[in-house]
Amino acid sequence: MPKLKLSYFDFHGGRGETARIALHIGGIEYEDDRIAFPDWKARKAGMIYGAIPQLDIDGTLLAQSNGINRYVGKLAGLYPQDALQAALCDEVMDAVEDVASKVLATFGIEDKAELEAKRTALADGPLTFYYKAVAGRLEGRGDWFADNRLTVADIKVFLWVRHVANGGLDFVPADLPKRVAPALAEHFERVKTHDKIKAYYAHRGVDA
Ligand SMILES: N[C@@H](CCC(=O)N[C@@H](CS)C(=O)NCC(=O)O)C(=O)O
Repeated sequence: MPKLKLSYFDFHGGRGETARIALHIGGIEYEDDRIAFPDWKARKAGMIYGAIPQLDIDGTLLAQSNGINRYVGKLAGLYPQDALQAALCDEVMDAVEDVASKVLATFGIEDKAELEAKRTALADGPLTFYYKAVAGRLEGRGDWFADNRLTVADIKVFLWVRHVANGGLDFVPADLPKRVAPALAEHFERVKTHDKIKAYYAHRGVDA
């Protein structure tokens, strides 16, 4: 197994968290390089695209969260081998990236009224749209997005829903996923109560 170092912000979510969970589930040792927000300015220049997550694999650097998810998913047995199932897994992860970038565009808005207006528009527009669209991809597939089993796509979607369901996005109601996409809320509970996911959060000492 290569020597791995995963650099990402020091919180239980975001673009680096899928890889952390996958590595833990796979029992793969890695250096968990958690960057505190105040230290980011000094670390940014060391990142290929000035952004994280970034994975160091025996000295070879890999950026872009979904590429990292695919790579660690392969190491951890959480990525389909079948070409079509792999593509279905990728599609869902890329859809989450599309909507995540719209959400991230509202970070850093300091004016409360402006933030409320932008977040309300997000909730009613892109978030509702993507919750429904992603939930639709479960139709006919059963419990999981690809390969009839837990993959990195399920983990990424779980974290995306978790952010709102745990009340993490101001002015976006925590019950929004449940209200607009019940199948996605069920999927969220399914992942949250999966033995390996429960074990990850128990290991971290935080609630899922
Ligand atoms: N397309 C990239 C985006 C990476 C990205 O923008 N990461 C954010 C954190 S989630 C970041 O590094 N923000 C700090 C900055 O851009 O200075 C990916 O999927 O990894």
